[in-house]
Amino acid sequence: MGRFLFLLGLLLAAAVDISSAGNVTYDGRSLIIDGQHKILFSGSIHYPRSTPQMWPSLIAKAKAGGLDVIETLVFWNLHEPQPGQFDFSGRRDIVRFIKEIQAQGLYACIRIGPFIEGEWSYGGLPFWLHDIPGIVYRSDNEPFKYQMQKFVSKIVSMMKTEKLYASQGGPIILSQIENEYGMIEAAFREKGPPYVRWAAEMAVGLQTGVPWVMCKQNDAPDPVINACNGRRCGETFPGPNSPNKPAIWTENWTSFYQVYGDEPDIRSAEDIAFHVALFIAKKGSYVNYYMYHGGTNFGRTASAYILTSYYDQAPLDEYGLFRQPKWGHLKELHTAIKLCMDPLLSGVCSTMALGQSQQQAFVYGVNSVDCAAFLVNNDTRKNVVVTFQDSLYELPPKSISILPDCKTEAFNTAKVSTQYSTRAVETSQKLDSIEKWGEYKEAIPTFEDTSLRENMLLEHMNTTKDISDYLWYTFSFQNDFSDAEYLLNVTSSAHVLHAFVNGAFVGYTHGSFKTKTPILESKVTLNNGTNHISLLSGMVGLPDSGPYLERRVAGVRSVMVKGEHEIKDFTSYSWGYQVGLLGEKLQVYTDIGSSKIQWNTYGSSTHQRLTWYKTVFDAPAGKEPVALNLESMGKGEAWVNGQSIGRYWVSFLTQKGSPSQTWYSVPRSLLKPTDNLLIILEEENGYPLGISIDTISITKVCGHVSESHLPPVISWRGQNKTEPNYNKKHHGRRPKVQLRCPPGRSISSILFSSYGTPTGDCGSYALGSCHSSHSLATVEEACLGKRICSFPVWSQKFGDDPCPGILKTLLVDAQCT
Ligand SMILES: *[C@@H]1O[C@H](CO)[C@@H](O)[C@H](O)[C@H]1NC(C)=O
Ligand SMILES: *[C@@H]1O[C@H](CO)[C@@H](O)[C@H](O)[C@H]1NC(C)=O
Ligand SMILES: *[C@@H]1O[C@H](CO)[C@@H](O)[C@H](O)[C@H]1NC(C)=O
Ligand SMILES: *[C@@H]1O[C@H](CO)[C@@H](O)[C@H](O)[C@H]1NC(C)=O
Ligand SMILES: *[C@@H]1O[C@H](CO)[C@@H](O)[C@H](O)[C@H]1NC(C)=O
Ligand SMILES: *[C@@H]1O[C@H](CO)[C@@H](O)[C@H](O)[C@H]1NC(C)=O
Ligand SMILES: CC(=O)N[C@H]1CO[C@H](CO)[C@@H](O)[C@@H]1O
Repeated sequence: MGRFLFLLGLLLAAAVDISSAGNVTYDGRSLIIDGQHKILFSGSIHYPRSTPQMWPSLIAKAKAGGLDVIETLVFWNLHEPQPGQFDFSGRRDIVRFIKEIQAQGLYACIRIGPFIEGEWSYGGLPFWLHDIPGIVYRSDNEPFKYQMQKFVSKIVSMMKTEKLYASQGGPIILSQIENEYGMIEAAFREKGPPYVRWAAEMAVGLQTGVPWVMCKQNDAPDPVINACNGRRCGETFPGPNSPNKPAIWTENWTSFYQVYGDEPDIRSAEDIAFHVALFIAKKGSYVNYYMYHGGTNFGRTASAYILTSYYDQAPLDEYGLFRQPKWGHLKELHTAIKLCMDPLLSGVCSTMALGQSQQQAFVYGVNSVDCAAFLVNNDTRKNVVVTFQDSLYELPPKSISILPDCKTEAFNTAKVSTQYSTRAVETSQKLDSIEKWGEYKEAIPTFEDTSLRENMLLEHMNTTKDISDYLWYTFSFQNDFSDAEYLLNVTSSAHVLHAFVNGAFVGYTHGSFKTKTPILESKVTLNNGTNHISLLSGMVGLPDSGPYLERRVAGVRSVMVKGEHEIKDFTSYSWGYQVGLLGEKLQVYTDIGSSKIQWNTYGSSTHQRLTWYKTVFDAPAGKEPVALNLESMGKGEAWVNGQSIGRYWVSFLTQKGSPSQTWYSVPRSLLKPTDNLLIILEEENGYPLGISIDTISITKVCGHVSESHLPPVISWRGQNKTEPNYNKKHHGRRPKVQLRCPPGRSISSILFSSYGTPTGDCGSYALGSCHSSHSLATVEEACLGKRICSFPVWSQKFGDDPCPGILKTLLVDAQCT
């Protein structure tokens, strides 16, 4: 135990020191910073996906979670919306973000790309690149390379001017050029490899004094390090392409991004911990969690069909609240691995089988004093007891035990002792009074209203230049049919399509992330005489991946009007276009813009698609995160005090029949105490009186911990192991339940407590056949009124053993008020 505390002391003493300047280098083991090898834990937090006001606490929570590095992508189209016009204000202030990282004593990694994918519209590329003659993105193509070099150099020189590279005493220890190019390189044939070489040379030539990585690029040219992205890099990564490059994992996916129509992807804390521990056991030296905080895709920044909420399942949720047990379990993992630092970095690694075929030990260190071990059980079903250096260790299925001194189990990836927490929503204000709402009907333009004309169907993205999601396609024609019933048939490769005939809505269709937009077939009634057809084509974000992005097309492709006796094809016809909506052009979502138009009282006009709604609301009291509950709405976009909080699409249901996202984050920093302007653009038939302003908080915490799974009686060094000195002999920790309410709240009631064999987990539980009658009283005594409480899972705590000889569990669910 002494050795253990000594290691802990070393760890505390070795807090990150970034005061002295020095180039960052590397060898086959790890990055070398200030002459020292490092095993680093990093987490992705993207500056524009939260607000500058949130950055300090997000970074502090990441640091408290045991991270050393904050990683961010750099978002070209956010910074250079028009050629040569740069914007680094507010959420775009990358320098302020990196300085905040530095102020908190952490390192930074910037993944400049500048193609970043990242579920960010157009993969981060500014759309104006599309109009550069002869351009082919991400290829050995002069126009692209010229623009790419210009932007990358600009960012690097900004960082240098601010002295932000570690070589200058700053926090940046690593940068990335390109992104997952190896996945698509083959599509560029002979133009691929020279581009990779050029990108690497160009980056290295910028002389940052810190290494560059390329991820998913197994042929990354020296000295650029090839890095792994994925969920299981300990199993899938072929390794560095040179013996003197370290194993780096740039994207450890903590869950998966979500698209409209999908249920959230839940990746368990145990699974992430297993793969991180395995990667480190196999000489990995750098792990980045993608994402550590996902945040919000504000405005129109999300790529095709991606939810406004980004990686809410990350260790810090969309609102920056701890997602437990993920955050806490990974924190314990980091602590355990850091206790192994000396042997991991200086020692020799040997592997040995632990008896059975699926169990293996990775042992680091040259002698028994300086020794750390990772015991791996790769069996997904069996709990096993293994013997390692004369001691017994119990390894749950698919788990790794970390022994920082080759004796004491400091952590097992499958034993979660961190509490679970439940996020709750409280309605603060219902926006249900009719008199507080105004509405403004978006005009449905006809051919006569348009100024942009072509005798063909234009491509959507190249026409809007991404200044709006929307493009109107209009035409007018004389009806000389004698048929009574007509069918309007429209094919489109954009994401959504609304069709209007003579100003009246006739049909709607949309695609999804995986499926094309179906053909719109609507029965229509035509006037005798002139008819006006208006088609609204919409994109829910631009694509962000794949080769030849510049060749992608979207928009209306063919239009036919069919009668019983005649089919009229309008595909090559005289078309009139309007880019964007009138309300967008008038900026009705701003204070000034909204005051310039005439808002009607709610419900004064016939209810139609494409309506702007306006109201004001007060900020909820307190500090808890705020969200709009848009359950009653359909699809559209919402603005608060002139800032777009993102697209919403509540009418797109998952297979289980619920919206993919109902709550839309409104960062506190956007709010004034009173009279906040809320503007909603509703494309469908949503009901704004159903909207409420809600607050989000952790109101329930739950702990679920089992006694050791080691058989209750087991021979150990010739002795029988029985309570109470069992724990001294068994090299493990006595499991403990810990409950912790968020600041400002305390445990007000115990909703459930069972020491015995309760069934289920923190999500849904019930009493089992064995239950101690003291379960509730014992926990109430320890916890009521307290913010934090903890107690060991041990029968003596609960009076008599309710079922001797049976492994028991303690499950406690508590309310925080
Ligand atoms: C640091 O790296 C820069 C750029 O690669 C180089 O010019 C400089 O000589 C290096 N400094 C040291 C102390 O190695
Ligand atoms: C564990 O087993 C799976 C499935 O058999 C295999 O793909 C994986 O490589 C194994 N991992 C280790 C660390 O042995
Ligand atoms: C895109 O639009 C521009 C005009 O803005 C035009 O010059 C160019 O030819 C268009 N490109 C394609 C591929 O249609
Ligand atoms: C609508 O148009 C598409 C494409 O031209 C065609 O494949 C489809 O059969 C048409 N639908 C009807 C009902 O005519
Ligand atoms: C359509 O209008 C023309 C000319 O005004 C008229 O002759 C014809 O009867 C009308 N047809 C119908 C079906 O109303
Ligand atoms: C351990 O205890 C059990 C039951 O108390 C007994 O049957 C067994 O012989 C003991 N084993 C040893 C090695 O003492
Ligand atoms: C599965 C997943 O989240 N993949 C993402 C990894 O990160 C890149 C950003 O660099 C995204 O583009 C991928 O989609």
